[in-house]
Amino acid sequence: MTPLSRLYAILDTSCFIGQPALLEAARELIAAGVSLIQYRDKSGDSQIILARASELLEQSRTGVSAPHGLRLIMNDRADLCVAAEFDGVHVGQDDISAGSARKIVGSGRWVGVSTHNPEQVIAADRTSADYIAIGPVFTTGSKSNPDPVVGIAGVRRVRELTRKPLVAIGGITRANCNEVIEAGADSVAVISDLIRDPRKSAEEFLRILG
Ligand code: TZP
Ligand code: MG
Repeated sequence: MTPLSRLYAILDTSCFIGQPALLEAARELIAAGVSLIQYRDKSGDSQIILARASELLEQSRTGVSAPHGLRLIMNDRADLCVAAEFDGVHVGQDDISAGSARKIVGSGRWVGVSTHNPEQVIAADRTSADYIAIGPVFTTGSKSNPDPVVGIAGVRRVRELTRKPLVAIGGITRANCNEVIEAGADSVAVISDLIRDPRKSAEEFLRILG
């Protein structure tokens, strides 16, 4: 796979009042230069997720500022990743396995897997996953029933357990992203610190992350 971009933006539908607001945030992120966006929709309604994801893809293809190389990742659902013609799927510990997701999306799309402790990282490392996410690094309000925080020390520890690209997630902000990268993460995944003024926030992240 091509190297992961340092900033991995996550658009969570629960953070926006309606699809137009989410699409506007996507436009701003793309205009800021974000090249990796995950669509996270926990509504559970497959038809709605697919319709909204398709709109997001359409906009990213037709938008004036759509850059080369934007990758759209579907959270949870490998089937909807393929149906929506996204570039990859991200599965958690309670979703289908990375291997099963791979069977659905094929070799040309990315598969990412969430982990929360060293044992899960070791297991994920043995799969065909393209990247491994570790978290929550810090306290997060964006996930229901989050696992215990792993902290900077947790990132440093699991960095030694895999050569796959490592995405840090959970409570990451413009103020703390650098220390997460210094601990060995290749990329930081962010929900809440991109919501208010997405363009300005993303530009600042990209500047800080270099
Ligand atoms: N998985 C671990 S923490 C988290 C997810 C989806 C939420 C990250 O959101 P935020 O707002 O950047 O802490
Ligand atoms: Mg999931």
